[in-house]
Amino acid sequence: MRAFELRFRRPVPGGEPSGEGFALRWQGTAVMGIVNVTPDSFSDGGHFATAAAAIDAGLAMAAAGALLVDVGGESTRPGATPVPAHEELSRVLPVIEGLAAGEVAVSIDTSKPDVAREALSAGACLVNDVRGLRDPALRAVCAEAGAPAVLTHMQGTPETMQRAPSYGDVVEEVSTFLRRGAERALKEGIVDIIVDPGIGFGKRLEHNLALLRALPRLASGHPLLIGASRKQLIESLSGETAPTARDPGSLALHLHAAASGAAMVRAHDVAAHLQALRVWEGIGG
Ligand code: HH2
Repeated sequence: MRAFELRFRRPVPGGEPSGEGFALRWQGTAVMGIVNVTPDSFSDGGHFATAAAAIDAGLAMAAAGALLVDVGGESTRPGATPVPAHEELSRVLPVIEGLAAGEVAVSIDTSKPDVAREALSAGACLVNDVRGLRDPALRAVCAEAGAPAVLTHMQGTPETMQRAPSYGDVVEEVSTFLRRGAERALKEGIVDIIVDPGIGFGKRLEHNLALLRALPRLASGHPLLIGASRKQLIESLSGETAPTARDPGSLALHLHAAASGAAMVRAHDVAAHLQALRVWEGIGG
């Protein structure tokens, strides 16, 4: 089983001192649990009536073995309308505070520098930006806070990304974007980077499949995260139209990611993922 490490310049729940900072270390593919505190996320929007319910769900994910719990306050589903920073903050801050108080390692799923800064002050330890750390102000927030970041590829914006995705060579374009973005982020002082090809973010089925087939190449540099949980490509491949009924397809895609060397998968059903991963690893995967 492959060993992975993610560095931080500040203490992180589950981490250990390492060099001048701290590190989370794990073997095999880890799971990042998803807690969306939004009214409109494509599979779990409006799922949590209160912050307390979202905190309980995140605590349960951590207890089940999630390495990180990803808290999001703005949907990035195709066609989603952006929400103002103050609204996003009012959704995520109580949940982050509650999870941090429970010693859970929290990532904040945002592209807004102000949201990232406040979330890191409230106890989040990692920034998950689906817009690829394109904003210099967001990179500066991560660097100043000593927090690592997930750098994800997206063509376009959530509002427009699925209208007409187009690539020459999708694998080449995405891997170049991730490599250059990671180099720039590290040069600007971000302590560590996870890369993510952004399944479903400005990609047709053929683009998602090409990227999934190329995961061993994408996993050969920085630690790789794959987020395919309940996404549209599962409907394209299986016919399942209800997002909440797509966990079996999510597991199939994420086991493929694990077999291809992914360091982490982002999942709604954490317990099912951990069981599947541990069983697959048990037979030598
Ligand atoms: N996908 C979503 C959100 N954040 N972050 C990373 N790094 N990779 C992903 O693939 C990814 C992500 C979209 O899924 P979800 O959070 O379930 O839905 P929504 O954006 O509608 O809240």
